[in-house]
Amino acid sequence: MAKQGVGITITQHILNQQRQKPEATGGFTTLLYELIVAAKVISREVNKAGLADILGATGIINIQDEQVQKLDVFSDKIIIERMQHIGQLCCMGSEEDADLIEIPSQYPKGNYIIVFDPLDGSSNIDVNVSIGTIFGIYKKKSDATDIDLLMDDVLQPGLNQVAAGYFIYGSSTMMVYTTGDGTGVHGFTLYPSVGEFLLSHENIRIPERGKTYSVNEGNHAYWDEKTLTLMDYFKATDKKSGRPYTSRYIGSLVADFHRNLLKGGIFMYPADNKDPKKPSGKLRLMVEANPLAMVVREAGGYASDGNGPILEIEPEELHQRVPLYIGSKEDVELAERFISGKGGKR
Ligand code: AHM
Ligand code: MG
Repeated sequence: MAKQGVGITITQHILNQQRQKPEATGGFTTLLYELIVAAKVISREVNKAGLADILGATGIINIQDEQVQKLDVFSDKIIIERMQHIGQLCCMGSEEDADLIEIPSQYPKGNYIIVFDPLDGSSNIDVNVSIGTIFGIYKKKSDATDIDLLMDDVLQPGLNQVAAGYFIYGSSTMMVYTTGDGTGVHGFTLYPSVGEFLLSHENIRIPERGKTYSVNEGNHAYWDEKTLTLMDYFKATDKKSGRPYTSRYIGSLVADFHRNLLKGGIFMYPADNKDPKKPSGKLRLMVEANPLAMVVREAGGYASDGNGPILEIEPEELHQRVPLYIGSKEDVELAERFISGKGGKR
């Protein structure tokens, strides 16, 4: 017998969720719906990446006068183009754009803000490894309409997100999202022949504790003592606590996160001293850490910067970087103990 609810479309699902929130308006549905359309276009382009050269060489497609656009730039453009006219947003923030993205004057404006990483996992784009789009949605707090005055509205702690999620372009394309407040985390798989996202993973719960750690061990030489002690802990042998953990690292945050969300485990991108310009690690608070932190919290997990919850950080700038420990609650709490200096010495 089919599992209850499995197979409903993402649109139906968003509408059902809306009914649980009396304050919700149809505008929010429009917003998510348009984002989904953008993701379908990105998914199509990702799936044919690599074909451009072959088809171009055979004359099946004409790339004569066209500069082949990098997929991350293309994804950024498609999201902006689709979202700017819907009348629900006051501005947007993207990993690809240094400044806030203004809604052109010919379109109506609204009270929502979307921040996104249009195509995360850039090093994996050309090699057929899973990549993704990450998004977080906020409501604006002030009456400001001028783009120069909207930054304060954008720089809200992740706790204020009204929705967050990601699309993963992998062996299939999936969307995983939450609207918070106990509504759960739900996963939808794109059925290419139908062109619809159908509910495939209802109410995802991350295991309290996992057996997997995901980190770029190549950064070992750049880590401090506390980080090294934590890594030693995961690799040490101890039957009682199920160690050593298994290591899995794809190098695409969405893909590493998604695996750990379903199977349990911890993803880490610690602070390091590799680049003095990025002492807080590599990942971005607004477009990467906060949206996934909301998803993991709603699924029963936890996200920390090593000292406290990611979702409580007051952002100072749009492209702020942050150390990230995210995944199964017990594993992340353990990492926090080590990073805040309570985990002992090597
Ligand atoms: P990007 O936004 O340029 O793609 O960088 C973010 C990516 C994440 O997807 C991934 O977790 C991390 O960078 C991998 O970094 P590294 O190659 O240093 O391990
Ligand atoms: Mg990224």
